[in-house]
Amino acid sequence: MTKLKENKVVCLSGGVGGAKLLLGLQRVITPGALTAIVNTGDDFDHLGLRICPDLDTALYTLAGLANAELGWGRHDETWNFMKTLEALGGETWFRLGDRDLALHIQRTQQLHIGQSLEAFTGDVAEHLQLPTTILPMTNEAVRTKIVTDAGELDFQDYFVRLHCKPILQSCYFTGSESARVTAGVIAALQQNLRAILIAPSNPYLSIDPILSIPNMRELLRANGAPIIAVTPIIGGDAVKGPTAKILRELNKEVSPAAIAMHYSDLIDGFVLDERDAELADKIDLPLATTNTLMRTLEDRERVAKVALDLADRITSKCGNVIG
Ligand code: FO1
Repeated sequence: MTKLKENKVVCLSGGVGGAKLLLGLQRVITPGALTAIVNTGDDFDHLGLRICPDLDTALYTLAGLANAELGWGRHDETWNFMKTLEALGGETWFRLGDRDLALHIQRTQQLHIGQSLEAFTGDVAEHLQLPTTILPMTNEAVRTKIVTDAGELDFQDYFVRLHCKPILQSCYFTGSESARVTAGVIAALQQNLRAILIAPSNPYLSIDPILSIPNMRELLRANGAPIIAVTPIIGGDAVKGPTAKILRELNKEVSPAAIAMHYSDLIDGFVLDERDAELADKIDLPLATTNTLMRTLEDRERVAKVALDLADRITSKCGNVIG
């Protein structure tokens, strides 16, 4: 089938690593052509507030407001709320900056009066004048639970309060069986897309919750655009976060090949880090290889371009592309 080469891209993302690729994509494709489908399994109600870390990390990163060294929260931050809360004996293990706090309070209010998470997130993206559309994977409450040797934990308890120390035995996503993909996700995945990307987020903790929503996999496959995953593992270790530790605790090899295998029923191509080039023959997929470590803006743009180029090569092999 001859398809006009569209420039629209959808990227599945969670966490800090995913937001890096989103920023690279936002900078290299036509403004407005990028839609991010973001994990909400890390969301939780804390201090009476709805916290949506992966949505906020994507919003702040794409708005240029993110705290560069932490990757989450804002760079222009003060901590009077936390200091005062601590003096009052409140819970301060989850750090909420004064400006960040306003977003959590406004979201909690808007959800309380019935606005959907998708609509609220869209309002914030508009307020921040983002060219990119940021979509929660679902409006319903899907929550990542971590089964560990210390018992079952909510995600942020495991990830932040306990610093990922407990041994992970399995994880699951409450509410996913009855959750629905949002209308925005359906519309985004019914567009004529150049590529669908899976960001270098933790496959088990950040991408699997997105894929657990009924109909999500079907929508991704039905679109017809090449689905490309970017490796979160470089040289036998994770760039950041607990991915390598989790792979080991799940008795999986800490290698990009294990990640490609994990996504094997879904993806058409894989971006491998150049340090792992010798593993290419272990991955039975069209590959691109580059330095996938994203420290600078140029790094983010390079990885985005390499992933899109791989998608274009796959498209040109299996469909006539004009232009
Ligand atoms: N991560 C931490 O390690 N410590 C924190 O105190 C923390 C606070 C925080 C506040 C708002 C927010 O949007 C994210 C925050 N994160 C914090 C990061 C968050 O836990 C992770 O980015 C995701 O949940 C995992 O991808």
